[in-house]
Amino acid sequence: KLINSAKQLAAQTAVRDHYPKSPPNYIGVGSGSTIVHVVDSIAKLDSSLTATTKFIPTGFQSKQLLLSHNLQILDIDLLPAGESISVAFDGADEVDSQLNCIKGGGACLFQEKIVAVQAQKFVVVADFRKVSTTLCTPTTWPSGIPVEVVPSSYPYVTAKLTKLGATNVVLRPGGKAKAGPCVTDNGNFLLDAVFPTLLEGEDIVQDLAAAIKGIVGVVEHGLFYGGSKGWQGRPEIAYFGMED
Ligand code: DER
Repeated sequence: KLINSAKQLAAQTAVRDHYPKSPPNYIGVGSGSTIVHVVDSIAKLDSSLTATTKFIPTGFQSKQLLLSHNLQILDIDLLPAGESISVAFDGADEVDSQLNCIKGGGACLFQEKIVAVQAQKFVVVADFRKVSTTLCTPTTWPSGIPVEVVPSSYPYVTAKLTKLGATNVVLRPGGKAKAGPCVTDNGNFLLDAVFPTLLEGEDIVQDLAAAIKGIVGVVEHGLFYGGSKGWQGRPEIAYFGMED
């Protein structure tokens, strides 16, 4: 209950502070449970601010959420080339002191990142349980870094992630949803790669991200970061629902 109210307050504040005051816009909408509160807040805005806006989902859950509020949908592949998204809102699984994030707990990391990197402003909303000093803190997010891979490559990528220092790499199961592994909206598998807690430092996350992305078979990973070599989806700002 406490967590939920923390998420709701953080979501309301994020929308109040960053939803554009002049329409029309393209707005990115992420996945997970916290984003539900963001969309609830957006749906409560004056319709003059939302009626002409196109909302870009990051997966089926995100799309259903928007449709349930009668908000206009635009799939990311229909965003005119060269156009940008005014603001993208999303959740996160872990956020460090520089706002680098681990995302992908909801298995939509590719869609989330392809939207985030086309946004003029990326806003993360998360509850206080997601806050760490540095990423891969086991007490915050023990599941590791989600890595989306071409299915046929998962044994090879598993070995390479282990060589990179991963202490445990799991092919994400479908769980109750389906027999066999989780399959993303893009038809890929997910490896959850647990790494030791990262050290502090401007390029630590960037360097690990580049190493993971460089493995043949990796489509994308859940590190949303910035660094001296450029920006790859790190949010400009994050709203944390804090404990009362
Ligand atoms: O997969 C993701 O990155 C999502 O944003 C998600 O993990 C956030 O989850 P939550 O809002 O349900 O905590």
